Amino acid sequence: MNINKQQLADLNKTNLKNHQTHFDFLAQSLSHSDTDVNTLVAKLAEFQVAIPSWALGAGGTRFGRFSFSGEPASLEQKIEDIGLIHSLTQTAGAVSLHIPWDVPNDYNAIKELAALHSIKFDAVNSNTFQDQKNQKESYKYGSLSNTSAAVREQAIAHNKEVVEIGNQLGSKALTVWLADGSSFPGQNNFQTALTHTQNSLISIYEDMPADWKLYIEYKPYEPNFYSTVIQDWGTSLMLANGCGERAYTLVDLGHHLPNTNIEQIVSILMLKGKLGGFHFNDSKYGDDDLTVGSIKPYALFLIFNELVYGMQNNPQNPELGWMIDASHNVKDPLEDLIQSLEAIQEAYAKALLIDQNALRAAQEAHDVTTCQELLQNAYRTDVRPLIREARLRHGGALNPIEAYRALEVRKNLINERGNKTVATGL
Ligand code: LRH
Ligand code: MN
Repeated sequence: MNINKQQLADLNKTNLKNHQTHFDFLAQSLSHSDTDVNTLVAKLAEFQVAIPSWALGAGGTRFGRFSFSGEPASLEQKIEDIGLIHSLTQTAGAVSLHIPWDVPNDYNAIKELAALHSIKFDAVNSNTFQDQKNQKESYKYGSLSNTSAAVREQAIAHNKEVVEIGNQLGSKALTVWLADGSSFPGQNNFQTALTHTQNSLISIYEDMPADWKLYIEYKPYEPNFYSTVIQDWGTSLMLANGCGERAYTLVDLGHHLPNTNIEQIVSILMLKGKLGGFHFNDSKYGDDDLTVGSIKPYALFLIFNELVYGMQNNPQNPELGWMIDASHNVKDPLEDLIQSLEAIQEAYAKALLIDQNALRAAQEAHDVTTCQELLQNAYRTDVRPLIREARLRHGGALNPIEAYRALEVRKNLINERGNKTVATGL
C-alpha cells in the first residue's frame, strides 16, 4: 500500500483553514519574543527519527503476545510500513535494523525500496542476547563478557558481521546492547566480566570502518535480575572511553531506575562529547517500551531542553542518532509509532521556545522562580500548529492518525497480507 501526496492534500482540506488560524495566531504571539516560526518549522522538518525494524508488529511479554493482523512478514514489507508512517508524518525518514531479525536477501533491492520511500539506514543493532538455530556457542551466560573465550569470539564475530551488513546498506553506526549479567549474587566476577567486555568492544571498535560510530547502550536489569555488566551511563561512558573517540553512549529512556534524572545524564554526556543517540520510549515502572510522551511528557521536555542547550553549546558532541525503541502490546504498531513521533517533535518544539540566554541569566542571578517560569511558559505553549505546518510544507498529513484511519491503512494491509502474518522482532 502506498499513500500519495494528493490523497493527503485532499484529506487536509477539511482542516486547512482551522490550522492556518492557529498557526497565524501562534506566529503572531511568538513574534513578541523575536522567535521566527519559519526557523522553528524548518528545524522540525529536518528532524528525522529512525523507526525500529523490530517494532512494526505486535510486541509481547512472557505472559503472552496478541498478534496484529496485517503485520509485515518481510523486511520489504517493514520498509513499506515505515514508508507509510513517513508519508503521513514526514519525520520518519530512517530505519534502524536489528540483526539477525532483519538480514536483507537482496541488498540492492532493499536499498532501492528504501530510497523510493526516502528512508535512510540509521544504526544497525547486533543481537547476542538470543541463541540462533545451529549456533555453536550459547549466550545463556553472557556474550562479550562470557568467561569462555570461544563464546566471546563468536559474539565479536557476530558484531563484525553486523557492521558488514550495515556497511552494504549505507549505515554508519553499530548499536551494542548486552543482556550480559547475573541473576544471583556470586554468579559473576564483576571485574572479569567488565574486563572481557571492554576487550571485546575494543576488538569490534578497531574492526569498524573509520567513519563508523559505536553506540554502547546501558540498562540496569532484565533479562538478568541481580547484575548487568553495562548497567548505567557511567559504565557505558567508561567503556566508550576505553574504545576510542568514535565510541559513544546510547540513552534508552526506559533503561533507568525509577526517578533517575535522565536530563542531567544527557547534559553531562554532551559536555563530554560522548552522547551518541537515543532510543525514545516511555515507561512507568521498568523497561516498558511504551509510547513516547505517554507517561512522563514533562521529563521528555526537560531532556530536550538539555539537548537544545547542548546542540547550541557543545560542538564537541557529534550529530545525534534519533531512534525509537518501542514494543506494542495493545495498540496498532503504526498508530503507536505515529503518536511517538508527534510526542518527540512536540518536546523538541517546546524546548526550542525556551529563551536559553534568559535562562542562563536567571541561573546566574539565582532567580529560581524565573528559571522555572521560562521552562514552564515554553512547556505550556501549544506547539502543534508548528508540527502540523512542518508536515504540511512537505506533503504530509495535518492529522496523521485521522488520515491513517480515513485511508483505512490497517484494513488495506490485511487485504494485502492476510491476518496471519507475524513480524520478526520483540
Ligand atoms: C534492550 C533494548 C535494546 C534492543 C532491544 C530490542 O531492552 O532496548 O535496544 O536491542 O531492546
Ligand atoms: Mn533500546
